Amino acid sequence: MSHEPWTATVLTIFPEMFPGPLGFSLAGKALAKGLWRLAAVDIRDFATDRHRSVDDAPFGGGAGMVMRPDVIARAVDAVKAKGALGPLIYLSPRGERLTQRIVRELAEGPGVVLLCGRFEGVDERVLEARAFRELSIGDYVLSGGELAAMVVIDACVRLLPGVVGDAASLEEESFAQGLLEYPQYTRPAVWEGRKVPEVLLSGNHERIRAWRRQKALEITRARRPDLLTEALANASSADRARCEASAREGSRAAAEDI
Ligand code: 9D3
Repeated sequence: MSHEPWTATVLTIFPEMFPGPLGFSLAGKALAKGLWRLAAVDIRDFATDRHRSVDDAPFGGGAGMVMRPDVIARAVDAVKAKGALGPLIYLSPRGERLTQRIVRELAEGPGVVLLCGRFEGVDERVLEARAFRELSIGDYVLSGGELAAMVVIDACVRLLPGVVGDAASLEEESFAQGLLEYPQYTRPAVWEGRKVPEVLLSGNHERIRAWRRQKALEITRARRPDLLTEALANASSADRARCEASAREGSRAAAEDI
């Protein structure tokens, strides 16, 4: 008896959007290998009227339409009854922000049931009654939850055992924890007159490691100082020294710019 693979069940009025981009590259290959499963379920199949309506006007007035709680509940209850695995998640711009910590938590479980909103959103009562967790993928406005669901699935799938072939990639990721990535270079060694940094051609792995760490710290300090505070709390004293050096360099460069 083989164990059930990690399964994403997506409730949507646009099931044809799936697998979409999830059918390509890393996630697509893993899907073909059976390392995870995808079920896109059409919410309209759970409507009961002649027009298969899933939405209605908001009580209290206002623009747009709201997804009906009865239709959503039937869809959720049906997939759960058929054995859909994992927590119920409603993708919504007012949700808790998705982080890599949440992604790890979801990837460690048996799967996810993702509800994609359209229109102005979903009737609040069904979110309460079925105890949905609400997740947002960031502070910008999408036209619906489907792309957000794909983001959640993609981020989870690459953490599943056997999906990323090279275990070193994931290891390096945890090594770099909390920092932005160092710059990468490949052939040609000179391109449009720009040379690859000398150290990367040196073959000195200790120097290369130190240089990459330095660059990761510099880039993080420049672009995401919010991340640096946290990263330095977990960093070695060598890292803290590298960072102080780049901070001095940064303020000197800034002063020269004036
Ligand atoms: C009028 C208020 N709008 C909220 C900003 C209504 C509204 C706009 C867009 C409600 C839903 C949507 C569609 N967005 C999503 O379904 C969505 C989303 C997003 O827009 N940004 C970040 N994460 C997500 S997860 C789902």
